[in-house]
Amino acid sequence: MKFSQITIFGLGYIGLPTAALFAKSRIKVIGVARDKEKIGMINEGKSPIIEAGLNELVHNAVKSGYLSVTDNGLEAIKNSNIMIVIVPTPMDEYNRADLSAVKSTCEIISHGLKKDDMVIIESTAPQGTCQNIIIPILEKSGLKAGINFGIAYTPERALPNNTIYEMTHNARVIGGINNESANNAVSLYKKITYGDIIKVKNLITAETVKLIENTYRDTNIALANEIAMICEGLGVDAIEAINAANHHPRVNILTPGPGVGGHCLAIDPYFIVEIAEQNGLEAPLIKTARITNEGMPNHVTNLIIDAQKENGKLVENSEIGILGVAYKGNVPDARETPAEALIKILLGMGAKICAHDPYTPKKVIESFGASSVDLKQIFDCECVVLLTDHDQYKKITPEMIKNKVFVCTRPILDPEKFRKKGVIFKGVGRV
Ligand code: SAJ
Repeated sequence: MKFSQITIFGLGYIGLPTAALFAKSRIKVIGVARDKEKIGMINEGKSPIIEAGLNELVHNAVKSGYLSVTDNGLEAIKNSNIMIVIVPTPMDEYNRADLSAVKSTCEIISHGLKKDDMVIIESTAPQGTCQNIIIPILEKSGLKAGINFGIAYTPERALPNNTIYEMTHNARVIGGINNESANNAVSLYKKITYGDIIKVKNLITAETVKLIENTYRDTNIALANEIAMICEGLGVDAIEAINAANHHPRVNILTPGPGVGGHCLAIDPYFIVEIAEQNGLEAPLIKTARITNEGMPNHVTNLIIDAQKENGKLVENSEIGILGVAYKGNVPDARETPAEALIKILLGMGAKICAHDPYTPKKVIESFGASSVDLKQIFDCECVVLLTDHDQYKKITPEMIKNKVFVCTRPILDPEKFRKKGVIFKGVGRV
């Protein structure tokens, strides 16, 4: 198949770098987005997303003339024979996948779909979405999937903060409605990745791969968190124990912390639960892992209560300083962050919350109900709580903790160093 032009729907954390990489490989790309401000920025050669190397990549792609962006999807697909869908699939209030963006995008594509076009889906979605939801919408065009047009599913797997490297080096999984579709997608993605391409049997297998990767990680972290809480009760340092266990050649337990955030691990397991239950199947382990990880802000609250008690104080009316609201270190993203749940619990208990994050915008911090303050003000608070493992926080010293109460939920600082200087130090899994 000759790739004349690609239209990419969705220019977020994954869609934008994907678009810029295809443009770099000298295939003409039209990106489709809704936000006018974002469209304007990209067309000027600037990335609206903070990600290492992305600004330069977008700048070069736009200046070379191979990437441009519009809000008119139907117009964009006129001269394209490849349509890639990378729009968000968030979770609704009942923990079910909200596929509205995928559906409306496919409706647009169905109006302009031509014979021999290829549609590629990258958005994460419950198993069966391509077959049961996307194909029927695309077939409203009057064309038949697998006969008149091709369709493949290939999940993105890049890690935020290392997206461009991982997108071009990680192995990529591709499943198609038939061999021809899968092969066309393989040839296309070979243009942007040095990584292995793993062709799986069909669309649903490729959808499953994506979900089980993040579910594996979520379940592993839940195990680490449960071990941490048990160890705290037994007077065992869980971090020391996990690190030692991980020297076993077949053990790799992840790191306990304040909970699991981000738009992937905290959501994808629920997509498996949703489909399993719809099909009369059960997913007790996956559900329990979610409950454990979602419960971690409550556990951190108990650590704060204990630390304050040791200092002769209550959480009520106290000023608590939060270090980091981003869901993980060195990123600004605060989607599904455990910081939000913790801040809400503490506010409900009558505490006053100040928060600092070197990357997350002030308005996001304030939307959680905390006052956004500078680092110095955090250290003046009665109790300092570290939630995100930003590199900058690894330099915190006991002297900085003015009121000598510190709850450190990530294992990035040595408890003994703080205790020796009279700091009350509590941490997830620490004794
Ligand atoms: N976390 C822990 N302990 C750990 C590791 C992570 O508590 O040992 C927490 C983090 O602090 C964070 C959350 O888990 O709150 C998720 O962080 P992460 O680094 O595990 O993953 P994400 O969400 O940034 O990216 C994941 C990656 N998936 C896998 O590694 C299987 C990435 O490759 C995917 O592309 C991405 O999900 C996605 O888009 O699905």
